[in-house]
Amino acid sequence: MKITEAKVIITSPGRNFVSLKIYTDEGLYGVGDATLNGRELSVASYLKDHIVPMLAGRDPHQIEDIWQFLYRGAYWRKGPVTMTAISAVDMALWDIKAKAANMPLYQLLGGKSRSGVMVYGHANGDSIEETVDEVGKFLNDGYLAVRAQTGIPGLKSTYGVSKDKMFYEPADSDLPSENEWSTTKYLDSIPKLFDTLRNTYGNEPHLLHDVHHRLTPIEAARLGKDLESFRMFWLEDAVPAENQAGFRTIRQNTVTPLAVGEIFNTIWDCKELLEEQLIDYIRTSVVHAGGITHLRRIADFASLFHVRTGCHGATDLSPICMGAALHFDLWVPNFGIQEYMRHSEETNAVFPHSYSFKNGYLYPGETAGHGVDIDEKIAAKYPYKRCYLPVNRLEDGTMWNW
Ligand code: EZ4
Ligand code: CO
Repeated sequence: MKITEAKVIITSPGRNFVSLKIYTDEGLYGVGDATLNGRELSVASYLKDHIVPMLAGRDPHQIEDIWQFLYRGAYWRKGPVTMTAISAVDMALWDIKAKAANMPLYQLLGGKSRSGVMVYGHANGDSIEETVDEVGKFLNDGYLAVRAQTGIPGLKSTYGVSKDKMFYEPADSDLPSENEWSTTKYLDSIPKLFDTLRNTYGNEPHLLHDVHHRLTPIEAARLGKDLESFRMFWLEDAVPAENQAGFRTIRQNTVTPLAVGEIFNTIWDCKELLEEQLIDYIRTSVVHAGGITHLRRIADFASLFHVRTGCHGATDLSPICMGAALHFDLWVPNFGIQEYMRHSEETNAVFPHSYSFKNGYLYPGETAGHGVDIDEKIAAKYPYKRCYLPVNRLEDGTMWNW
């Protein structure tokens, strides 16, 4: 089999998605997600201008060789743009290989290790009371795990809290909007939220929280300690992780489980965190960490250190990524949990898929390939719209991490 051509498709059914479609001389094609929230066109250009011209004529079955060719061959390694582009190619090639084998992708990875993929939903509210109610709605819908984010009294906006409870979408403006942050106010509120949640729903539901890179290691250690009795499933992105050694401070001071890595691109970003057993869950995703080929490598390395997977699955990761992730999750031996934010009706129409939700679990379905396609006619109805993630400032105006 030979690759004949590849095409980049940009669509915006409520938010921007970049996809790659790879065609072969045997009539089979594969699709990959290439969406990098707020920086979409740079990946589209990387693919169109620099990768697509090199694909024609290659054997799509040589997934590993093509991955190595694109990674080593760029000379300029790593980085979110490069790795998202490589991920898209990798996802599309696995899709083709599984279609050629006439098998769902998880079979090629090694088959099922479990019956379904436990997911967590996103509950949020302006106040603790509202957030507690929203968590209850997810539990009523069958979710076994829920992430809870709440508005902080005295701050005009907070990460993870939206007006539209169904489709929380952080990229909200054609120029970055500004959020406001106070560590003191935040550290005061969050333990109260989880205290109320445990008092209301008991210890059975898994509860998660995303700090979204806003604390320093010693502050994160304080929060981890304050949350200990509420038995969190995880505390996510407690600090920005460029400084991997910073996690030692958190780790030495709390038994609250730690998750990190949704913005990581390669195994090198998590090497120290894994080797030193500084985290419990690795959040690297199929779309931003080198596709199935590289994510599998990260997960295998993580398994040596008791670290389980918890793939990023926000709405800016397209249904193509979600489909591929579910096959990975169904197979990966050291699976932890999968994030699931739910896409809009418009997005689901652009990306018809075979995965489905039931009683807290997602199932990838039995369609050959990863089970997600792109309807180009519907996609064409939604042109690209420039859209940025917000930025964050302290109350005195100092730039902070968003
Ligand atoms: O802010 O995907 O855990 N989920 C998250 C997401 C991220 C967005 C950024 O594009 O942190 O909401
Ligand atoms: Co996150």
